[in-house]
Amino acid sequence: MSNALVIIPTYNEKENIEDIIRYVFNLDGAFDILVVDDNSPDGTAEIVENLQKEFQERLHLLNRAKKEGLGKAYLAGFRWALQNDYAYIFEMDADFSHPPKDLEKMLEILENNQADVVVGSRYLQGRIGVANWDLKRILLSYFASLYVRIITQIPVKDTTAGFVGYKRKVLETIDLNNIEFVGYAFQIEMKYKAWKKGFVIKETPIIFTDREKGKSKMHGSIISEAAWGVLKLKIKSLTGKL
Ligand SMILES: Nc1nc2c(ncn2[C@@H]2O[C@H](COP(=O)(O)OP(=O)(O)OP(=O)(O)O)[C@@H](O)[C@H]2O)c(=O)[nH]1
Ligand SMILES: [Mg+2]
Repeated sequence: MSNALVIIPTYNEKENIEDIIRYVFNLDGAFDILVVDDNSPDGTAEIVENLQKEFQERLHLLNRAKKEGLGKAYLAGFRWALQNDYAYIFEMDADFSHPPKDLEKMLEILENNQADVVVGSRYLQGRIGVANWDLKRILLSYFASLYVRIITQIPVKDTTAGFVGYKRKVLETIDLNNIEFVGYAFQIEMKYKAWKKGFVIKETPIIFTDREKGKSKMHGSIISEAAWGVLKLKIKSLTGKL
């Protein structure tokens, strides 16, 4: 068993899941993996179960009964990681949008105590690290992150990033039962609460690539949750209810 865990939430990722698992296990960093599957109708969980025979002790699967969104899946994964004594806990998508190779440098940043939270960031040093995005998607994402920074004042450029590593004390300190959002807003809420608790957040540049296989689960309600959610977080913080 390693002391670093990569949590991969999945919903219908049969085209990606085996490749991403093999990629991570080929890294030198020796990461364990927890797949959190929301009962994917395409059989993603069965693929993982088969691979568990090959990667005993290192590949774990949390089967959840129904699709409840990324946030809920991650919270279940975080609780599992804490119960199983992992020191470093990562979030990563199944669709190769987050270059798994970068897990190594992110782990190093946590291990060297350069940060408590490390974010694989698309927006650093004035660049936009996205491959094959259309202009609409770039503008939406960029202005969303600008909006979050203006309202919350958080010193993080890529607040909606889903490629994140936490030291376990961060997840022990944030009240996981009190996380309210499920989509992009979940990512913002986690970073905001970590920052408010005084944890050090460091960004490291990554190149984000759009998925090539499988279907996106992005939709409008996730965007409006984030837009309103940021205001709500700020108001809660101002009134001492965070
Ligand atoms: N367990 C679980 N995983 C989910 C759920 N929704 C999305 N995921 C997973 O979360 C990750 C990110 O979802 P994506 O569909 O790639 O969303 P996205 O990255 O915003 O959209 P694209 O860039 O278009 O791919 C993927 O690994 C999905 O399989 C869910 O409700 N439950
Ligand atoms: Mg994706």
